[in-house]
Amino acid sequence: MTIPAEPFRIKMVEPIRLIPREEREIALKKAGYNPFMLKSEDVYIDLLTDSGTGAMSDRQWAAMMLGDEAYAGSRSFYRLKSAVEEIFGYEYVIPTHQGRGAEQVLFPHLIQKGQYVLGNMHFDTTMAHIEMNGGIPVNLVVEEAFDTSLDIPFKGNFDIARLQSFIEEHGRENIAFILVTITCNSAGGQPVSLKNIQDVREIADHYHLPLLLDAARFAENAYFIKTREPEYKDTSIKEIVRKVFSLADAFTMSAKKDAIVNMGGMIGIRNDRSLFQSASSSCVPYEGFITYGGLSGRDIEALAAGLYDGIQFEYLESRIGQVQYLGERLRDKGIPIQWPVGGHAVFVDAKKFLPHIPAEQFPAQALCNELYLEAGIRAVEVGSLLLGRDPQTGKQKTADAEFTRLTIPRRVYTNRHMDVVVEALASIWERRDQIRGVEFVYEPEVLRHFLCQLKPIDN
Ligand code: PM9
Repeated sequence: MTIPAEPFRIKMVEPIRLIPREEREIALKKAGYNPFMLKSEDVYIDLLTDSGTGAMSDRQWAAMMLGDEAYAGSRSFYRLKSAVEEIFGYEYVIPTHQGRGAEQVLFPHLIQKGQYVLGNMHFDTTMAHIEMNGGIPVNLVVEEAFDTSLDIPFKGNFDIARLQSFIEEHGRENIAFILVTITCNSAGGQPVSLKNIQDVREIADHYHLPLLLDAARFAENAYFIKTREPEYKDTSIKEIVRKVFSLADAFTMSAKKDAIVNMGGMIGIRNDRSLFQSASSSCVPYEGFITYGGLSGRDIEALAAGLYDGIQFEYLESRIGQVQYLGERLRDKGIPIQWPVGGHAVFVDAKKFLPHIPAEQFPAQALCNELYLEAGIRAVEVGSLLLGRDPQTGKQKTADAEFTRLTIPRRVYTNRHMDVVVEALASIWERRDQIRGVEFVYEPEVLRHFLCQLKPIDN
């Protein structure tokens, strides 16, 4: 694939620095071998997340100056509402401080204790919010998602047969709702096809179940629909987005991804007034009044402008082109990755990279640590460490895939940065059999991967 040049030029820069190897060793030890706990000034290339780490455009910065900071009914809120109506076709919007704020406000109104929430693959905070409301998250992504070398276009798809049989087996009344995560982060930023979402909608209709979107990366998913689903090659990103959202009843969104803001999120509800009213009454105590939801007026202005930035085809082509650039070069070096490359990150297959480290010694985390020591690059584990323990039995669960995620912030790094990442991983690949697994020194109960402390296992 020929990658087009970036459709922007750079107006402001932030210096970064590679600290010496000995300092990196001290920093990682102090961080409990958990890159979340590193100071960002000790990181050279930060691929921890694409969440809230993007560079805003001049239009977004200009929009911030127009922020209306009224407690209630601000102009900025109405600008967001009109963007949501125009882009998604939804009547109701509730801003929230980020994606998990949206989950916290909305989920209690949809889940009864003991009910299942069926997803292609739930993100970790989503899983936590389902469980905190007494629900049981179930992942029904196609099995091919975990065969990292299998080249199929939509590895984020729901397994429709398993979805149907799960509902039949457990009874419609025991299901709270169906949640389609676009793109499917935990499977490798893998897209979900429009055909698959239509099939899920049919099942939702048949069983009278609500269908929700976890829409953090809705624009990247639309780009993949356009470029990988032949029927939509001549359909604009905006039209595809509109079509996808018309198939759902509501969405939660972390706007820190495809809306390219440093902070923000929202709940969208198509036309269910009573759900909007219930969610609104929860928003007030948790996030604040319903026209600001934990955000300042200027944040909301940037978000509204970012929604338009994020659906520009030329931007998406260069953004996903950069992720593809990194993926192709790693593959050329023989490094095993989830293929084809997804939207926001390259997912290195740590099971294949470090086959001598068992799941309970967290191979993908060991690789993250090694990458930091090698070149000051911060990646993140998406595997058994993130998955955690079974809440009933306390037993460590084993993830279907052990990924070291190299997450690319939007409009932040150049392809030369990507080359540095390739060089670092290629050098680790040469001595991969010397890398050791890690074990817990401190393990928090909920979302442990953020705050845990680890240490390398002695040979
Ligand atoms: N995703 C990510 O890095 C940020 C937190 S973990 C470093 O991938 C989906 C699909 C997400 C997501 C966050 C959230 C939560 C919901 N759904 O982080 O609360 O990928 O804005 O969003 C992260 P917030």
